[in-house]
Amino acid sequence: MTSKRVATTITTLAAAAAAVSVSAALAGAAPSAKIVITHQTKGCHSWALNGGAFKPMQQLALRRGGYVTIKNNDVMPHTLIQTAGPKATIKLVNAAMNGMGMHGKIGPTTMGHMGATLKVTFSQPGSYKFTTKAGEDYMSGFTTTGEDHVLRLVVTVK
Ligand SMILES: [Cu+2]
Repeated sequence: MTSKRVATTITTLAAAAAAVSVSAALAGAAPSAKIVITHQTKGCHSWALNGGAFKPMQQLALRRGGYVTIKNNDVMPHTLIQTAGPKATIKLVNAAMNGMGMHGKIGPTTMGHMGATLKVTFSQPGSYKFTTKAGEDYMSGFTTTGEDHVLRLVVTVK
């Protein structure tokens, strides 16, 4: 191997190492995440992030341009409300008979049926905060214990 080829090989290895450290730095900020809202007897409802534990308060980091999908499997509608941060883009991506059996008004960010799914996209860096406003059950007969949980979500975008 000539010294020139050695130099080229070292440069290539350094570039590869730099690429690895960049992807390692981004590993903490995923491109997307998945949240599911479900019914619970205690606290009425909760939500889980990427198949993890159900808890009313969820936090995650996303890379810029990333998105989160929120699916409502609760027995009542949920309307997603942004309370802080740069304006996120919220779109209904699965209508799933949205509004059927629902009491009250359906808004553009209402998941008004089981299976209804929103996609929330984050185009700017910042700390985005959300909550949901729950509506009335689609059907009667579900009794719950304790105060209804207030669902909260914080998305940090770098
Ligand atoms: Cu509920």
